[in-house]
Amino acid sequence: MAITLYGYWRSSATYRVRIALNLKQLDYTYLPVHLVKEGGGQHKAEYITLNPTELVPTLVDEDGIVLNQSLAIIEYLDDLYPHPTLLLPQSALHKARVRTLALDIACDIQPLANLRVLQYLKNPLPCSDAQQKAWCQHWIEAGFKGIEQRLKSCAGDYCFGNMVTMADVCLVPQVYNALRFTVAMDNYPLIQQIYNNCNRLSAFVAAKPENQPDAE
Ligand SMILES: N[C@@H](CCC(=O)N[C@@H](CS)C(=O)NCC(=O)O)C(=O)O
Repeated sequence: MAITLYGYWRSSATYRVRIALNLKQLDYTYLPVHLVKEGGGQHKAEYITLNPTELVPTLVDEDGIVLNQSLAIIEYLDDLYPHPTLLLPQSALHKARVRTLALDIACDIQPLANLRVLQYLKNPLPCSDAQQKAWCQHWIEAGFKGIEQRLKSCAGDYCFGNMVTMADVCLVPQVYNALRFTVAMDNYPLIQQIYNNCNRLSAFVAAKPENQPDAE
């Protein structure tokens, strides 16, 4: 049985898992779940059996084990497939440093601009398109300000020295999302440099939203 990834081309959490699978050089079958069409495939009964929180991604591994939450999936893959590259360093301290950056993004930025949050801002709340966009920009910028500062003490070519880690796997999709909301990236030169460096690696290029079969 092959690994299966349920996701959506523009979902940043799915994008993280695609990058991780590519870095691990693992083959997988990609099954798109359209988040908007027909009320959203994530809310359909057959998908809820895979993920009761009605979010993508879901990964089904070679043994049929179903996993949710992108960071849990990535750490599971890292434990199971340590070669050709580890996405978390081995020392407890370094691991904590990488997780800190990953969680800065996955807990404190991305959820605030998730589709269901943006939908709620407009209905039942009465936000306009402009207010919704300002909301996204505000929280992305607040998060990037702190991350830019953090990176000064740990970045090399990538977030954690010259090792590609789970922090980069989270950063690149978040920058992609920031660009969608026209965040001025010039204010974050380290983040921008790391984004460019990562996007020179084939694993990151293949994982880009525009390179997915369900890209619109
Ligand atoms: N913490 C979750 C976040 C998952 C998540 O927010 N998924 C988004 C796409 S990036 C989603 O499915 N949104 C659908 C919705 O909001 O209805 C993870 O890392 O897997």
